[in-house]
Order: sequence, then C-alpha cells, then structure tokens
Amino acid sequence: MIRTTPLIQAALMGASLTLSLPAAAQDAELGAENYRQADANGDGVLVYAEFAAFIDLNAADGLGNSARVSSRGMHARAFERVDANGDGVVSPPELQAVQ
Ligand SMILES: [Ca+2]
Ligand SMILES: [Ca+2]
Repeated sequence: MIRTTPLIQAALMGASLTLSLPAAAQDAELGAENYRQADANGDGVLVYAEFAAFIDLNAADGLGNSARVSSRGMHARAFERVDANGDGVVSPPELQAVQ
C-alpha cells in the first residue's frame, strides 16, 4: 500500500509554478522538480525553511554548489544572497539571477 504524503500530493497537483528554464538542461529540470518539492505550501515562492529544503534536495542531486552550502550549513547566508529584494521569500526570478 502506497501512502501519499501531503508534500507529494502538492507536487502531483502541479501547482501553477512554471520555471522558464532550458528544457534541454537536465540539471535545470532536476532543480525545477526540487523546487516544486521544496515549496511545501505550493505558493510558488520559498520561505527560508522551504529554501533550506531546496538546497538539501539540490545537494542530494549534486546540483551547483548546493552540496557545499549544505555541508557547511550556509543556508541562511545563501538565502540572504538569493533574496535580492529582501522580502523574506525567494522567487524563481531571484534564483535564476544567481545561477
Ligand atoms: Ca512556499
Ligand atoms: Ca525575494
């Protein structure tokens, strides 16, 4: 019997998030999938706790420098850097700006 967690249900329901990432880039697709998983409440942006989950998911997939950020516990510093407008949430355009 397969139990579906709320998180997976949220991911399956697809939210309305669309990341304009290059379709050919496998890493980008992985990153987008991780973004959807990390966005626990499905509102399309990441609060700090969601962003930290996103970093750890990316680290598990070996994306970018996430493993280094994760292993050094630099999530908070990374969040401050990515949240360019300082509104306390990270949006897809802000993420793309630092990639
Ligand atoms: Ca969210
Ligand atoms: Ca922001």
